[in-house]
Amino acid sequence: MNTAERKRSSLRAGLADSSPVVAVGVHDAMTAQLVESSGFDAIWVSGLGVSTMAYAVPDLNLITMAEMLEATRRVDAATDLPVVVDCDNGYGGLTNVVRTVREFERAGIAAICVEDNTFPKRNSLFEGKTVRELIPREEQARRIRAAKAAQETEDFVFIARVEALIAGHGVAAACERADAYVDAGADAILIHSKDKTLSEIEGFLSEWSGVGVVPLVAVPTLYPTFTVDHLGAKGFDMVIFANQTMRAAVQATEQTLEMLARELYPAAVDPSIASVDHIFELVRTQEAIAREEVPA
Ligand code: SPV
Ligand code: MG
Repeated sequence: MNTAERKRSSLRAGLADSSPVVAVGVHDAMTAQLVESSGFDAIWVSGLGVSTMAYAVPDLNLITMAEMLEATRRVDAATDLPVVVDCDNGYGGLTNVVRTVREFERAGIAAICVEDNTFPKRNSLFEGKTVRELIPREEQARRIRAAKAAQETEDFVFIARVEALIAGHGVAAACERADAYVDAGADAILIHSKDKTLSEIEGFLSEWSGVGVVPLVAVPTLYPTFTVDHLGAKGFDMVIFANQTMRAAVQATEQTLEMLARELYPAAVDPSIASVDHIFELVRTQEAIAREEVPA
């Protein structure tokens, strides 16, 4: 098995077994390496994360497919974990979604996730209009069917993300969309919600006939007190901690800069930041130099 096949089959096995795959969101390669060292199962390349951290732009479909692919290639090269990429709404219409599958599949990535938000999208966590339009269900199903038909390998995973709860369309509409996307060939469904009580999700879990049949993915950013075990017991096969590493990096950097600006000498921040030796270790500097050196 080559690396891509191994990552894809490990993701598929994780989605099929009894405990949820735990994925952590990243915005760069080193964060992916740190996620792997911390014992998690998979990487989520976050659209919000890459928009914010790599480009300092809002998560409004501003970053292109090529920019996301480039960020993903770096992440994928830095980890043995399967990488699941947040491909927003597939960056346009049906042919954009088809091309997105082609490009990420040929790049050896394990999985992509495509949502039914219209272009230009809005980040799902951003407060705004409570009811908003989505790509019509049948149109999104058509796009998924075309994308799956374009796939060249059996094992590449296509996750269809349902935004019906976020967009205020209700549980029945969410179930209809999930059915249509599975019928079109989606390998898994991500049901997104920002209902803190979990009651919207509970409604979906009790109404949708695909629970226990089709792998189901949760992003519990706004119902953050529910544990992986709890969500697993509810029927989820994958849980994504989508934006915690980005928020950690921003807060740590802001605090460090604040202290540096106040104290104006580097030792002031040394106790609260990684040592340079640790940085060298993380990228295996010693091993690289040892390999280069000609034995005496
Ligand atoms: C992301 O990480 O970009 C996501 C998850 O899509 S969320 O921001 O919760 O919509
Ligand atoms: Mg996103």
